[in-house]
Amino acid sequence: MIENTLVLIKPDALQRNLTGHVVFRLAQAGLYIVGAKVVQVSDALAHEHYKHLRNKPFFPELIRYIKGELHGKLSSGVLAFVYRGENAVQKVRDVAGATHPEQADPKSLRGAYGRITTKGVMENVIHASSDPAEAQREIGLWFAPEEIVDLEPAVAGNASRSVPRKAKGGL
Ligand code: IDP
Ligand code: MG
Repeated sequence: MIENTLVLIKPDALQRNLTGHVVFRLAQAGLYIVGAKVVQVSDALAHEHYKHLRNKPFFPELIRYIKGELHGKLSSGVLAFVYRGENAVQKVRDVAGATHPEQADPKSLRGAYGRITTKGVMENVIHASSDPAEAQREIGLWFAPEEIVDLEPAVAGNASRSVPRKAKGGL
Protein backbone atom coordinates (compact mmCIF):
# COMPACT_ATOMS: atom_id res chain seq x y z
CA MET A 1 0.00 0.00 0.00
CA ILE A 2 1.28 3.50 -0.85
CA GLU A 3 1.75 5.46 2.38
CA ASN A 4 2.93 8.89 3.50
CA THR A 5 5.17 9.20 6.54
CA LEU A 6 6.82 12.04 8.45
CA VAL A 7 10.61 12.22 8.68
CA LEU A 8 12.41 14.82 10.77
CA ILE A 9 16.14 15.29 10.50
CA LYS A 10 16.86 16.13 14.12
CA PRO A 11 19.26 18.83 15.37
CA ASP A 12 22.08 16.36 16.17
CA ALA A 13 22.04 15.19 12.54
CA LEU A 14 21.99 18.77 11.24
CA GLN A 15 24.94 19.66 13.46
CA ARG A 16 26.92 16.75 12.03
CA ASN A 17 25.93 17.42 8.41
CA LEU A 18 24.17 14.08 7.99
CA THR A 19 21.29 15.41 5.87
CA GLY A 20 22.66 14.20 2.53
CA HIS A 21 23.36 10.80 3.98
CA VAL A 22 19.83 10.44 5.39
CA VAL A 23 18.21 11.57 2.13
CA PHE A 24 20.41 9.18 0.14
CA ARG A 25 19.50 6.22 2.36
CA LEU A 26 15.78 6.96 2.06
CA ALA A 27 16.06 7.24 -1.74
CA GLN A 28 17.83 3.87 -1.80
CA ALA A 29 14.84 2.45 0.08
CA GLY A 30 12.68 3.42 -2.92
CA LEU A 31 10.92 6.33 -1.20
CA TYR A 32 10.41 9.80 -2.59
CA ILE A 33 9.84 13.24 -1.14
CA VAL A 34 6.44 14.90 -1.49
CA GLY A 35 6.96 17.63 1.13
CA ALA A 36 10.04 19.37 2.57
CA LYS A 37 10.89 22.41 4.69
CA VAL A 38 13.08 23.81 7.45
CA VAL A 39 11.17 24.36 10.69
CA GLN A 40 12.03 26.33 13.80
CA VAL A 41 10.14 24.20 16.25
CA SER A 42 7.80 26.04 18.61
CA ASP A 43 7.15 24.91 22.15
CA ALA A 44 3.55 24.07 21.21
CA LEU A 45 4.56 21.96 18.20
CA ALA A 46 7.21 20.10 20.20
CA HIS A 47 4.71 19.30 22.98
CA GLU A 48 2.00 18.18 20.55
CA HIS A 49 4.39 16.05 18.51
CA TYR A 50 5.71 14.19 21.57
CA LYS A 51 2.52 14.24 23.65
CA HIS A 52 2.59 10.44 24.10
CA LEU A 53 5.79 10.90 26.15
CA ARG A 54 4.71 13.82 28.34
CA ASN A 55 4.88 11.81 31.57
CA LYS A 56 8.38 10.46 30.98
CA PRO A 57 11.26 11.79 33.07
CA PHE A 58 13.24 12.68 29.94
CA PHE A 59 10.36 14.73 28.43
CA PRO A 60 11.67 18.26 29.29
CA GLU A 61 15.08 17.43 27.82
CA LEU A 62 13.44 15.83 24.76
CA ILE A 63 11.54 19.07 24.14
CA ARG A 64 14.78 21.05 24.37
CA TYR A 65 16.43 18.58 21.98
CA ILE A 66 13.78 18.75 19.23
CA LYS A 67 13.65 22.56 19.56
CA GLY A 68 17.38 22.62 18.79
CA GLU A 69 18.40 24.06 22.14
CA LEU A 70 21.13 21.46 22.67
CA HIS A 71 23.02 21.82 19.40
CA GLY A 72 23.91 25.45 18.86
CA LYS A 73 22.50 28.18 16.64
CA LEU A 74 23.21 26.59 13.26
CA SER A 75 21.20 23.52 14.24
CA SER A 76 18.34 25.30 15.96
CA GLY A 77 15.69 23.85 13.67
CA VAL A 78 14.80 20.59 12.05
CA LEU A 79 14.31 19.54 8.45
CA ALA A 80 10.84 18.10 7.96
CA PHE A 81 9.91 15.76 5.10
CA VAL A 82 6.90 13.85 3.97
CA TYR A 83 8.09 10.69 2.27
CA ARG A 84 5.81 8.56 0.12
CA GLY A 85 6.06 5.05 -1.22
CA GLU A 86 5.03 1.45 -0.89
CA ASN A 87 5.02 0.52 2.81
CA ALA A 88 6.74 3.85 3.53
CA VAL A 89 6.13 3.90 7.30
CA GLN A 90 7.88 0.60 7.97
CA LYS A 91 10.61 1.23 5.37
CA VAL A 92 11.64 4.48 7.08
CA ARG A 93 11.56 2.78 10.49
CA ASP A 94 13.88 0.08 9.11
CA VAL A 95 16.36 2.64 7.72
CA ALA A 96 16.20 4.55 11.05
CA GLY A 97 16.74 1.53 13.30
CA ALA A 98 15.63 1.02 16.91
CA THR A 99 14.91 4.00 19.17
CA HIS A 100 17.82 3.21 21.51
CA PRO A 101 21.03 3.89 19.53
CA GLU A 102 22.92 1.14 21.37
CA GLN A 103 20.28 -1.42 20.47
CA ALA A 104 19.91 -0.26 16.88
CA ASP A 105 21.45 -2.28 14.06
CA PRO A 106 24.89 -0.72 13.40
CA LYS A 107 23.98 -0.46 9.70
CA SER A 108 20.92 1.66 10.53
CA LEU A 109 21.13 5.46 10.85
CA ARG A 110 20.54 5.40 14.59
CA GLY A 111 22.93 2.51 15.12
CA ALA A 112 25.66 4.26 13.17
CA TYR A 113 25.19 7.86 14.30
CA GLY A 114 22.97 7.97 17.40
CA ARG A 115 24.09 8.48 20.99
CA ILE A 116 22.73 8.91 24.51
CA THR A 117 23.51 12.21 26.19
CA THR A 118 24.70 12.53 29.76
CA LYS A 119 21.18 13.76 30.61
CA GLY A 120 19.75 10.55 29.18
CA VAL A 121 18.14 11.76 25.97
CA MET A 122 18.51 9.48 22.99
CA GLU A 123 19.86 11.66 20.22
CA ASN A 124 18.98 9.41 17.35
CA VAL A 125 19.37 11.37 14.13
CA ILE A 126 15.86 11.18 12.69
CA HIS A 127 12.24 10.98 13.67
CA ALA A 128 10.13 8.46 11.78
CA SER A 129 6.38 8.01 12.27
CA SER A 130 5.62 4.79 14.11
CA ASP A 131 2.49 3.64 12.24
CA PRO A 132 0.15 4.89 9.49
CA ALA A 133 -2.35 6.52 11.89
CA GLU A 134 0.44 8.33 13.72
CA ALA A 135 1.94 9.35 10.37
CA GLN A 136 -1.33 10.99 9.38
CA ARG A 137 -1.57 12.82 12.73
CA GLU A 138 2.04 14.03 12.55
CA ILE A 139 1.90 15.13 8.91
CA GLY A 140 -1.16 17.21 9.82
CA LEU A 141 0.83 18.84 12.61
CA TRP A 142 3.91 19.70 10.56
CA PHE A 143 2.50 20.41 7.09
CA ALA A 144 -0.42 22.29 5.59
CA PRO A 145 -2.21 20.19 2.93
CA GLU A 146 -1.05 22.50 0.11
CA GLU A 147 2.61 21.93 1.10
CA ILE A 148 2.39 18.29 0.04
CA VAL A 149 2.78 17.54 -3.67
CA ASP A 150 0.41 15.02 -5.16
CA LEU A 151 3.02 12.93 -6.99
CA GLU A 152 2.05 9.52 -8.31
CA PRO A 153 4.55 6.68 -7.70
CA ALA A 154 5.02 5.93 -11.42
CA VAL A 155 5.90 9.57 -12.12
CA ALA A 156 8.30 9.76 -9.17
CA GLY A 157 9.93 6.45 -10.10
CA ASN A 158 10.63 7.73 -13.61
CA ALA A 159 11.55 11.24 -12.57
CA SER A 160 15.21 11.08 -13.60
CA ARG A 161 14.33 9.76 -17.07
CA SER A 162 11.22 11.80 -17.75
CA VAL A 163 12.80 15.21 -17.09
CA PRO A 164 15.23 15.24 -20.07
CA ARG A 165 12.59 13.66 -22.34
CA LYS A 166 10.16 16.45 -21.52
CA ALA A 167 12.91 19.03 -21.89
CA LYS A 168 13.57 17.85 -25.47
CA GLY A 169 9.94 18.52 -26.24
CA GLY A 170 10.58 22.22 -25.62
CA LEU A 171 9.45 22.70 -22.01
P1 IDP B 1 10.76 6.65 18.20
O1 IDP B 1 11.43 7.97 17.90
O2 IDP B 1 11.64 5.48 17.84
O3 IDP B 1 9.37 6.55 17.62
P2 IDP B 1 9.53 7.22 20.79
O4 IDP B 1 9.26 6.23 21.88
O5 IDP B 1 8.36 7.78 20.06
O6 IDP B 1 10.59 6.55 19.80
O7 IDP B 1 10.36 8.40 21.46
C1 IDP B 1 10.54 9.64 20.81
C2 IDP B 1 11.96 10.13 21.06
O8 IDP B 1 12.15 10.32 22.47
C3 IDP B 1 13.04 9.13 20.67
O9 IDP B 1 13.36 9.16 19.30
C4 IDP B 1 14.19 9.59 21.54
O10 IDP B 1 14.81 10.76 21.00
C5 IDP B 1 13.48 9.96 22.84
N1 IDP B 1 13.39 8.82 23.78
C6 IDP B 1 12.54 7.77 23.70
N2 IDP B 1 12.68 6.91 24.72
C7 IDP B 1 13.66 7.43 25.49
C8 IDP B 1 14.26 7.00 26.73
O11 IDP B 1 13.91 5.96 27.32
N3 IDP B 1 15.24 7.79 27.24
C9 IDP B 1 15.64 8.93 26.62
N4 IDP B 1 15.11 9.39 25.46
C10 IDP B 1 14.11 8.65 24.90
MG1 MG C 1 7.65 7.61 18.07
